[in-house]
Amino acid sequence: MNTPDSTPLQLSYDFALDRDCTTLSRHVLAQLQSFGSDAQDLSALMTRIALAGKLIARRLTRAGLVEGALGFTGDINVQGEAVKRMDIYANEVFIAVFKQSGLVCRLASEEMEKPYYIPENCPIGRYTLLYDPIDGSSNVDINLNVGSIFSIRQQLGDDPEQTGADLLQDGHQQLAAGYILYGPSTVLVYSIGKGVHAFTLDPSLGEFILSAEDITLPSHGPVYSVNEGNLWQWDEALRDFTRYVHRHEGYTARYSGALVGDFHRILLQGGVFIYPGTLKDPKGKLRLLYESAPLAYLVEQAGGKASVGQQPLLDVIPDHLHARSPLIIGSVEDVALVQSFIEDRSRQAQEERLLEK
Ligand code: AHM
Ligand code: MG
Repeated sequence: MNTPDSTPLQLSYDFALDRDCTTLSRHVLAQLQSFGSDAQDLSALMTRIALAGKLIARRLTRAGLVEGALGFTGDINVQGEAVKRMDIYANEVFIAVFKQSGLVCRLASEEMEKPYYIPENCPIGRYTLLYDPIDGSSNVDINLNVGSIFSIRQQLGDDPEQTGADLLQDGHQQLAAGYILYGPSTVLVYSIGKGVHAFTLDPSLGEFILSAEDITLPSHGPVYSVNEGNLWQWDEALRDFTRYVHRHEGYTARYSGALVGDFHRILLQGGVFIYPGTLKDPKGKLRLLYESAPLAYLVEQAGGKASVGQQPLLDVIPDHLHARSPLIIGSVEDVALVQSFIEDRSRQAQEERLLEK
């Protein structure tokens, strides 16, 4: 068959797809080079997380048209923060999706004081999913980017009090971590300890398709991302850093109010994100187990660095499920620059203490 201009019509396979369509489940199995039960579990877990992401993305894209999707519920969560309707919806999406997984025995999230048990899964499913269902929820009502953050850990011990005491371990114990960014497109970024990979949701297929493999952070980037409105509440070291970037060429500030969005920019383009301790919250705002630690796991997999100041973030052991920690995360050189100001101030303070004696 010929087209009107007589060019033969090519109905070849090449025209059916823009790229080699690697789906998430196939990618997990390929990375583990195995069809063993652990690989099957991780693949099934990632597929379930992707399903939660699709459901949340679907509601977000129509939130302005749907009754009861936007605004606050009127409740205050365990963190003392006003709860948004989308926070509750997304929290319940993860529960519903994992109830049917057979794999996850327990879920712990920003929106629930205690871990949520799925007893019917516990005899077979020894995994715990930790998650922030909607990160950056102040952006929901104004149609800006938000995210979901997740981390998977093996359940250790029996947790008889059902408080999640066995979860109070460092971030190296994570088996997998990642996030879903709900922006102009929905992007899922994950790692199972074999590099960092991004998948973009093709809404017409309803599938996350591999869009970037083995993401590596530049060792330095121009962006510093921090809420400078809190400057008066910071330690002097962070103010030193801010003065430095104000006075040197080559730096630019970006801050969206959603950690996932700000982190995604830095993952792709380099730079540093900081949420330091403040006078009001000496450990900062971000929660270790389901916000900072999963991103720290990703950043290290991508060749970057995450710190709480003078200690690697992944070494920190939380003292309770909703523990917070300062976060300095991003390119190796930029995190080191922030740390150099912290170390200088700490040395000065030590010298002053010695002189006082
Ligand atoms: P949330 O999970 O309750 O939305 O809180 C976390 C968010 C982060 O996404 C963001 O980086 C930070 O809070 C913004 O806080 P602030 O408004 O204090 O700068
Ligand atoms: Mg959050």
